Amino acid sequence: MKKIAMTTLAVLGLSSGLAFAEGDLSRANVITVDVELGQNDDGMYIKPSMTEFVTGQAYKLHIFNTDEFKHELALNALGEASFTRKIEILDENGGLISEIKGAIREVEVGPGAAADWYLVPVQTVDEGEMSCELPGHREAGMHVPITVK
Ligand SMILES: [Cu+2]
Repeated sequence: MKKIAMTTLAVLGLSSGLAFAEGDLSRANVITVDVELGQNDDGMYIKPSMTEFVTGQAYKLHIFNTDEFKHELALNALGEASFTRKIEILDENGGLISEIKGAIREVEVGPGAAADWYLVPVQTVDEGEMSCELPGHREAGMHVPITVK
């Protein structure tokens, strides 16, 4: 997976003709997507500010939990089809607590906390889904369809 991702990024970098961050597309023109995890009278929810992603585009998923309970963000097929550059764990002022690198599929975020997930989708996904896989949360509404074009 990592080899495929790096090869894809290298090919995209060569064919673009644009000089972004010395050819590293995972750092170029990053689009921020807010992903709220929470709960209201209708149940639990995941609200991403965008649900259509494109391959080769760098994204920062700003995941924030407005609930009094912990939740998680599972990317499922999108996670399998993406190169994750890093995840930053932030304090209440947005300051860096920890930076995590490597293949990641799910991130759990505590009550009132936030994390930034930096990734680049490298394969298309027709019927993907963001979800929370904590027991009962998916059934309570925590899933939303996404696609990667
Ligand atoms: Cu949840």
